[in-house]
Order: sequence, then structure tokens, then C-alpha cells
Amino acid sequence: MEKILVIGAAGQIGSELTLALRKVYGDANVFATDIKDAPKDVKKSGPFQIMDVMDDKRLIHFVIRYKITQIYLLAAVLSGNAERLPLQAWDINMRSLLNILDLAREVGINKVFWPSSIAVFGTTTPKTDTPQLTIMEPNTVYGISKLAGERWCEYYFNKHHLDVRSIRYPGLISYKTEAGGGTTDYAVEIFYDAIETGSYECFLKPDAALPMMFMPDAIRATIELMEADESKLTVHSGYNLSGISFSPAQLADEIKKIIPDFKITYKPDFRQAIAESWPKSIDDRVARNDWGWNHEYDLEKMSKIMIKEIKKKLDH
Ligand code: AKB
Repeated sequence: MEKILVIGAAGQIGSELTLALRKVYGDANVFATDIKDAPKDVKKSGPFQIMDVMDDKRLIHFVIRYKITQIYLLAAVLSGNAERLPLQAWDINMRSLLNILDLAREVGINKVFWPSSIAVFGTTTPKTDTPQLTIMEPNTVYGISKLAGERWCEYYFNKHHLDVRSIRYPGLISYKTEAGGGTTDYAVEIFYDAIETGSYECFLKPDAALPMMFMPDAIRATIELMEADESKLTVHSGYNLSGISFSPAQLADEIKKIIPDFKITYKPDFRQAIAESWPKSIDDRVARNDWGWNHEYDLEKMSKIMIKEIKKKLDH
């Protein structure tokens, strides 16, 4: 039986992935940890402990004590926050990954999952249908840390036969846990403001199209990749993954179909330059061929669910 450790279980991906993993592997076999307190359903449905991923001694004790066989490392400082505190973000993003890769090699962990991002690409990368293999010159701290992280994952695979799997996540949209500190966060904030105040001031320009994905697709992709037959996987850095691509103006138009009086205004800040350095859409044919990836949610379907669920949550 697999024993799974989720690091960053209180975050945007972690809080939903932990619950999904518990459905597959059993509640008691998925150990959730985070540096901060987790949502109620994460704490209620199985084991949860406060733990700092930078505390490598405690981590190794934990892994040995609970006979952990798989690790999902989801703790990270996202793009916007990383530009505010570059050296700290670099330290957290890189040291946490290196701690886990080396611990996994030493202890003999079966599989590691680590999230990469579309931030690995930069201004010199082809912007539309960005291929799996292409020019990668990221110019953000977050992007540099994700590209370096991908190289380390592949290095541990080649050198130590460590089975590390990774996805270059697009912007993730969820109604359960908010992200925090990312460039694509506007696409979540906009729904809350549309419902609560009827208007939203966007920190990106109207035409800043970016690759995005609804969280249920991202969770399913993660589990499908982790369950894929190892012999089929040709990428040991990070898989391109595509869901929906849209701009703030297109998202606002979609919201207006359900909330006709919704108004959007634009006040681009430093995150506009980050968005401009990233692809507008992603070619994920390698993921589709290797492990049969297929997304389900489009902009219309996602927006309807987001509005319905956030209204419920806010009691509107
Ligand atoms: C961010 O905006 O920083 C993240 C990402 C695309 O990795 N959502």
C-alpha cells in the first residue's frame, strides 16, 4: 500500500489534491503537512501536521516513521511574491526541492511529484502553442527557479533513477482555496469581486491572454500522470499541459453573460510584464501522447461553476 506525503497541503493545489488522493489511496494513507493551518476538510479527513519543508531533519524522521513511499512537494513562492522577495523565494523554492530529491534518493522513495509552471518560458519563447521543447529563457525569479528545478528533477532521474514527475501548470482556477502571490490570480479574484461588488480592477491589461486551467482538470492530470506507466513517460523535466487560454477581457465577457452589470477596469502593475513574458497558449501533445491527457473544462463551463460555487460559499 502506498503511503503518501503531501507538502503544502493547505495551499491552492494541495488542499484539493490531498482530498482527491485520499479518495484513491485511502484517508489514512495520505499524510497532509503544511507550514500553516489547513482547511477543515483536509484536517478532518485524514492525518495533518504542521511541518516546515525547510526542516530537513524533521522531514526525514517523518518519512521513515510513517514509511512514506510517495511525496508530493507543492510548497512554493509564486511569481508575483517571488519578485517582491527574490532571494528568499529562490531559497525556499530551490532548497525545498533539493531537500526532497535528496531525501527521496537516500530513503528510496518510489515516486516524487513536483509542480513546474508555464513560468519556465520567457520573452524569447514562441508565444502561441508553445512546444514542449523550445527556447527557455525565463526572466522572473519564479521562472528561473522552476527551470532550474526541472533540470534538477531530470538530473536525479538520470543519475539516481529517481522517478520524479512534473507538470508545467498553467494558471489554476479554483473556488475552494485561493492562490496568493501569482500573476494568474486575477482569474480567481475577479469572480469573488464580481459576486461581492459587481466590479473588478484588473492588474493585467485587457488583452493579456494566458494559459489557464480549472482545478478539477489539474487535479485529475496530476493523479493520471503519477499513475501512468513509467515506461510510457518520455519527459522527466516537466510536461506541458494545456486547458483553456483567455485574456482578462474575454473572461469579463464570460462573467457578464451571468452577471450582466459586471464592470471591469484595468490598472496594470508589475505583473503585466511577467504575463507578457509567458506563453499565450500551450502545445501539450507530448502529454496527450505519453499518458493520454485530455482536458474537460472550457471557459464557459468553468465560469458557470465558479459563479455558482462562490455564491454558495459567500452565501449570496
Ligand atoms: C503564478 O501565476 O505564479 C502561477 C503559475 C502560472 O505558476 N499561477
